[in-house]
Amino acid sequence: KFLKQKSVGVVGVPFSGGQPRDGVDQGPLKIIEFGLLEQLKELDWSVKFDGHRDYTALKPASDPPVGKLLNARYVSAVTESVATAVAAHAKEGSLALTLGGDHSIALGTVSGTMSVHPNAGLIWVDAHADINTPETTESGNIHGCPVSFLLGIAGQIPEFSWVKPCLSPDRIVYIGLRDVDAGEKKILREHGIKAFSMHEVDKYGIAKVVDMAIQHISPNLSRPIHLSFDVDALDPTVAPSTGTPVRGGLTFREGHYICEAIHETGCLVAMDLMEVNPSLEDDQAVFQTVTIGCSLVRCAMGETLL
Ligand code: 5AB
Ligand code: MN
Ligand code: MN
Ligand code: MN
Repeated sequence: KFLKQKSVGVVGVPFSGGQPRDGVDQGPLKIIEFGLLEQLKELDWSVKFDGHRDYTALKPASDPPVGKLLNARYVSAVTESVATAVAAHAKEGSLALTLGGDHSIALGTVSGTMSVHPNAGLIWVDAHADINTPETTESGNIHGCPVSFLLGIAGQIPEFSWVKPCLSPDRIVYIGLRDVDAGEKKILREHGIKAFSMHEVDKYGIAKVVDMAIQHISPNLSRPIHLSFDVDALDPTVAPSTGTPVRGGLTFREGHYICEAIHETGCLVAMDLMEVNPSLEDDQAVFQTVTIGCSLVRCAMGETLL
């Protein structure tokens, strides 16, 4: 409906600067190695992938903290480049699929999507709200902050001058939250942001939750949808290899159901798969996490059980 052709532009972002743990930059390589591109071709998508990006040249020689924010210059340069890549795919009328990497990258992906589809709705599937501001963040890790930048509530940070507020509080919805900082809870409340935590998933069931979430950000399927999926939304028993696991998460089926239902809307224009870290836990755990990452993407792009 909002795409011109059944074509997907894949952006591989081997970047970990939004958080302190090494290895998450290897996520996209593992996912591609596992065969995701072939799997998407099997689903009749025409696949464009111009190779994994190399961001080493963007790394500043010196990147001292900006207030509490860590690696601010590096994160800013990489996410700006990601925004350009995502926007280019979107402009051609393709679905933009971004493989991370840590979730600070979504600052770029969502900016890229919104530059072409300015009224798109954002579904953020995560254990965390990632809405800390440079003021409220305790860790200084920017993967916990992208949403505040997108909403324009992060204040003026000269290092991020390229970022244009492109999201309104009524065009984002969360699913899967269970580890939200006190400062973040306040922001969610003050801006009236719709969020379905694991409590609501338990209460209503995943089908009802996804239905309400979609209706909120794309009433009667009137708006394009950007799905930003952090694998730590899933329970750590299902997706163990990720940097900030939190127990009590989505089951294997709940995660897939979200993707299947979003596919059924016909409104999906962009998807992020973030925070797969193949250097955490054992080989079996990595295999499990990469496998589920690929199958989530396939479900969002039309794979069905029957
Ligand atoms: B993720 C925390 N809220 O700000 C912070 O994995 C965690 O992209 C952020 O969702 C987790 O550091 C970021 C404590
Ligand atoms: Mn996240
Ligand atoms: Mn998370
Ligand atoms: Mn995480």
